[in-house]
Amino acid sequence: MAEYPFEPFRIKVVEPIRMTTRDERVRLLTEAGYNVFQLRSEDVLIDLLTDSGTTAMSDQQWAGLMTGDEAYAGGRNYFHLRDAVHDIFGMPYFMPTHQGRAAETILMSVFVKPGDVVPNNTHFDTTEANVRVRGGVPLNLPIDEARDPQPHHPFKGNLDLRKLRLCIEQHGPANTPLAIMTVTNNAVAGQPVSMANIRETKALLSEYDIPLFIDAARYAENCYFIQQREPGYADKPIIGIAREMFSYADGFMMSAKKDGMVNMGGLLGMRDQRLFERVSVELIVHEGFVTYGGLAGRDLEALARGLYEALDEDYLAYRVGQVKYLGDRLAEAGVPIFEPPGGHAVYLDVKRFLPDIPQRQFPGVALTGHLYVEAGVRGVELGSLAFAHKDPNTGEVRYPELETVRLALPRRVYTQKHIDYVVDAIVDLYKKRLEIQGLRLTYEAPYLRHFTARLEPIEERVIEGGNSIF
Ligand code: P70
Repeated sequence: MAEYPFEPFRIKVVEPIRMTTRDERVRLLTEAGYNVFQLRSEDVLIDLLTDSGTTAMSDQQWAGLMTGDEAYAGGRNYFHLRDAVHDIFGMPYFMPTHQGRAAETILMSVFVKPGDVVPNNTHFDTTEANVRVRGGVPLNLPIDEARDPQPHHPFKGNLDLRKLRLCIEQHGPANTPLAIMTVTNNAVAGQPVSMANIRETKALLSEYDIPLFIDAARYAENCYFIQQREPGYADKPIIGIAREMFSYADGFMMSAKKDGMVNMGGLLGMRDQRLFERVSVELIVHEGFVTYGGLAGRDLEALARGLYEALDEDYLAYRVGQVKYLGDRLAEAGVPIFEPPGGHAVYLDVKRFLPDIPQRQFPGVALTGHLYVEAGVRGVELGSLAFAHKDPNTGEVRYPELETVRLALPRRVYTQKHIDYVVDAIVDLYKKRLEIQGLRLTYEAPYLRHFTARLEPIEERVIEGGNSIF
């Protein structure tokens, strides 16, 4: 195998990238309140904000759009999607939703009452918010190795079973309406979860009659890691691994904008018919009829096809290989990243990149801003802005263990040269890291504040001979 991931596709349609200058980017970031969510994508050269909804669809998916049946009820594409969901996930009941968080909202609305706890290997931002909005308490129970940025464990995304049992014993099974397993574990640097961990989690939950739901946004990438790393799976096809994984779950919710290979869409699947009836009511009130769930018929077709494309082993080798290539080049150059690289993104380890900036000064946001200014590359902070929380009792702010800047790779979008450009940009920025300084908030929303926050530099500091923007 070559040292670089082979791209198993040819490019049929291209989208121009608008070039910008550093001066222009300084102005644009300042206008954006130092928050890259507020930038226009046209002002970004390489957009690694997210791998969500940014996938390049295949010719087969585009062709599928033309077969869209836009009937209100019982459209043909729904049945294609249903067949794919049965085949891959083995869930008897499912519904489309317009994206992942809609599935979460619907699920939490029937499961969570105030004071309930919802354990997860690690909640991502919207699941966490959806539990909180219902008055519930989201609990993160990752294994201790999740905190270690060195590559010491093949499945750092795992859930800690000892912590799970303690949590259930402490809060009581009656106050634990469901548990969630997020594959891959996005808040823990996109690290995978092992099949053994999923199986054992299910066994433990069964003792207490607590259902297990899989947050399946990146399940195909997780299955690939299982095939590559877990004993006994090397010869198993990815779809077989996926079927086994979901056989341990009572249901799943999925942002199809990731491993569904589409630009918009979500899924909610389950085994229990009574639950299906209850969530159908919520779906019809909030999203749409059960055979379209907030999506057009053509979107359902693109998803039915995309689900299979994400399971293709040549695609997955390229996909995970591209992320590994980016991570390995950075690590070789001495840039502190979270190792090993995850399935969809490389996470810069901000505590080691900028050890002098405390979490209350949002070092990850500062780093993200500098990366944009210096190179036009847009990453995203997943650290103290995205995940810090005020303790409701003491008012004390709790900062997350991991402070990262995520560089998420859209699927089938960027070439080898683009990735090399990103490597060079970050290596250059690392050399200039002492010029970076902290920020303070000027606006924050009560939930999911990272999307809309505005910030400003703590003090204007002119570095001699340097060109700091903050
Ligand atoms: C991402 C996006 C979404 C997501 C997820 C998992 C494991 C559910 C959802 C919600 C969110 C994001 C973060 C930073 C910048 C842009 C976007 N993750 N579960 O990129 O799904 O978005 O479809 O409602 O990762 O990781 P949906």
